[in-house]
Amino acid sequence: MSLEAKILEMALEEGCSLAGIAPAEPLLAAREHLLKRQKKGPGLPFSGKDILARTDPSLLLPEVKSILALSFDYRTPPPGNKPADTPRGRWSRFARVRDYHQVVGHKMARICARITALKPGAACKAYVDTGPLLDRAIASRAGLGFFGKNNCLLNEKLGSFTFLGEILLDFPLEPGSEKTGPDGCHRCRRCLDACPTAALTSPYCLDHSRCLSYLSQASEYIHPGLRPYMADGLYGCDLCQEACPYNQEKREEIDEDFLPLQDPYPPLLPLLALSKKDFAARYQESPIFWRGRSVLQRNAIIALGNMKAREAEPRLGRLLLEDPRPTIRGYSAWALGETGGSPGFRFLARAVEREKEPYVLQEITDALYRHQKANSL
Ligand code: B12
Ligand code: SF4
Repeated sequence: MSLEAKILEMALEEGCSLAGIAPAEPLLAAREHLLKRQKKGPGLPFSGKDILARTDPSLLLPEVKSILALSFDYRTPPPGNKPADTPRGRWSRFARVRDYHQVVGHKMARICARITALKPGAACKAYVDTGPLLDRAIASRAGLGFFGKNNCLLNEKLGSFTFLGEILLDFPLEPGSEKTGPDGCHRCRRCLDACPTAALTSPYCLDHSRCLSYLSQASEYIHPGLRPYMADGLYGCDLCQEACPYNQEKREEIDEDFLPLQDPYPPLLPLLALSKKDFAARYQESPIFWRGRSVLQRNAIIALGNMKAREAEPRLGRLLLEDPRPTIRGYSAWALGETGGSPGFRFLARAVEREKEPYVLQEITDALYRHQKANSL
């Protein structure tokens, strides 16, 4: 058995669904794509701004000769219908399972250990969204899939509900054949049509400032015009992937490390009462942990506003009057403007007298205006 075949077999034994070998040269097509995207749109979120570092593996490991690219399937059984007993939110698929940085990180550490047992002294550097490199571009180079118009790395058989990682190696291996370009999508544009905010502005281009996944993860201000599109979403968004014909097949084998940790539709009211300690205890293994309690609570408040959940008014009112975080007070005011009940109106009327923060005051005045408008109709 060749060294390549041995390493790929070991990777599959350690739990990845696909493994391939990419050459270590700079990712020139991806560099061009990033430059174009940077010129067109509002820049790139959550990632290094240094496009050279993002596309040159030798800046991470100067002696790199080849890259082992890995894909991990995290598709879970469908969550069933949402119960109507109490207002509930919704996790995206990746948010329901254990944080992929941890799970894939452990699997890759085992693969590295086996590679160094096979080739003593070899340098192995593993990344899963933990360095500047473009994980999707490396996976495509290794032949693990093609770029979908929704930006995701798609495999004809496995679809795109996959996490990607790569291991840089200091010895040469024969690379697989690259799958780039739009071939797999043909004339389909279901993902573009499925995005309610039209964040996929054109094929292969995403305006993150309108992407519901981005909005649910970022801590920055969310424009009131975008909040209704977040619906009941608590973290992440799968709309452009759920629409994709390559993601329709039901999978029999499920990686136990990616069995769902969370109730797919968690009740929202208890989330508003989570202390820092409760949050850490409950979510430290979830990918939402790194974004923190305030982001989760903000999303829960927006979801309650979108559901017009009047039973939430006492809790939202308390947050508006008592929470030390201006963002939480501001979104609570907005949500009380949406729920529209008279207890909510009374909380807003009390808050406008005592609030000092200009941003929160603005949210309160807007919410009171919406109440008055609704009552005058
Ligand atoms: C920043 C980031 C985000 C941002 C921006 C995403 C984006 N599309 O730009 C936000 C927060 C929105 C996000 C959302 C999600 N993310 Co994210 N994210 C990242 C991160 C950290 C960097 C991505 C980045 O730099 N994007 C900039 C664009 C230009 O590059 P790209 O996303 O890699 O993909 C493009 C290029 O590779 C390009 N390309 C390269 N060469 C060439 C050549 C040609 C000719 C063309 C046309 C294109 C092209 O094609 C792709 C599409 O344009 C990566 C991890 C990493 N270090 O790579 C994870 C990563 C991309 N995210 C991931 C996941 C799972 C998600 C979500 C599904 C989570 C969710 N359920 O909400 C969504 C999917 C949204 C979407 N449709 O992309 C996975 C993707 C797995 C996969 N199979 O594709 C990654 C790889 C993490 C991982 N290691 O598994 N993410
Ligand atoms: S929905 Fe259609 S256009 Fe979008 S990624 Fe899937 S196949 Fe490509």
